[in-house]
Amino acid sequence: MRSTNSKLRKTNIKLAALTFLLFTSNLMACKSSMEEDLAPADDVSSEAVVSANELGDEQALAGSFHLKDYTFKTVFDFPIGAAVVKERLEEPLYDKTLRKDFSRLSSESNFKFKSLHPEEDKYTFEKADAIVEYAKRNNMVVHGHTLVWSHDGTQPKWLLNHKGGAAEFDRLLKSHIQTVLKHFKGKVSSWDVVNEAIADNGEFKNSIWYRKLGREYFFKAFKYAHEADPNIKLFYNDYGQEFGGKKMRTIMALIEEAKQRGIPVHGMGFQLHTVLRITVSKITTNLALAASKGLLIHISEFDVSVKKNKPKTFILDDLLAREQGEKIKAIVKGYLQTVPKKQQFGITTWGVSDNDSYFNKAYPNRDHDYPLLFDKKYKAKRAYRGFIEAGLGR
Ligand code: 9MR
Repeated sequence: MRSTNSKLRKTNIKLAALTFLLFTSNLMACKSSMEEDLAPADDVSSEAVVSANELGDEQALAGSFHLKDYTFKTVFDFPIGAAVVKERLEEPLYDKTLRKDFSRLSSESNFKFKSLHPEEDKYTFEKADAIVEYAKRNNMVVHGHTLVWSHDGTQPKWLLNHKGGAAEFDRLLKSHIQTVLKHFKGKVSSWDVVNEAIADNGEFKNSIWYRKLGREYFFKAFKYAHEADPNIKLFYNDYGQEFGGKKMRTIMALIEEAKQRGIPVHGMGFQLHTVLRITVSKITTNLALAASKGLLIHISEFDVSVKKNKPKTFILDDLLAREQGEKIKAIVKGYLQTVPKKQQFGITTWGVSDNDSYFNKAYPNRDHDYPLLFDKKYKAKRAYRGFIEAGLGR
């Protein structure tokens, strides 16, 4: 009898424990669906909750946080930017994502020579103006990209076919820069004056500007830009100099020479179209080198490609998404720790979502990549979370 009673008691205790478990797990399910319901309807970028057990050990110790409580605007002291394409600004998710997180706009193409100056006697400012208007309406600043690009493939035909020697091209360079800067005076506060002038071997790239004006075009461009608008910040922008070597040495020497000649170069853009296997300490060494000369430092075209060795149809899985998030976090942390606050000009991603990354646009049949912070439906990826975590110092 005793043993039957004790068996019954044990069964009752087990049942009570089971009921309690079921009850609490129901409550939890209810809570998490409530939290999802409570997320603002227009909050296109928040993942509901980042819980400790979703994170690695280190972050778990730091506790949980709600990603939706933060945006780039609230986390960072400097602007986080995105390169946009005028036509997409009216797409609802693109627009919402931009407005929620971004406070600087660059443009993938709309401020380039070919777009603004398609014929010798014709300037077309409409698309770039629309970006400036959009930025103004939404309290964003605009970074102009780019006045001079040392790449013939991106020039209008008329420029490449133009007759004349150094004096004529000097005139063209000056009039393009000064017409554009006059047009955007008071509206665009910083510019990439020269883009991608130097090759990996430290030599000037062969371009129409170099063939006509030699290395002087570099100095002339900054001089003409400063004359046109002494209030804007002038940048040299390039890729690959984050690895140092001859390319970085030449760029630093050119900027030093400009300084000696009284020609201002205020900052350096490190594009950082980068990949997962990148060594962050290499990047920070070269960010530090540029910063040691007092330059403003812009990570100007940031994205982290994950497609290497993948078939063109591959889908970003959770593991790779995490890896990308960690890499982005490490790079943003590196920037914050290496560049003195006053020289932190900002970080700009090259596009908004994986849906509009130039990787997928430029090579639609060859590559399939997921290099940005938002997925193709504009939902924040782990990449976004890594970025925010870096800003929060987690
Ligand atoms: O992303 C840009 C793409 O849409 C344009 O077709 C291309 C040519 O104008 O330029 C791309 O942007 C480049 C930027 O201007 C300079 N750094 C490399 C970028 C990617 O190629």
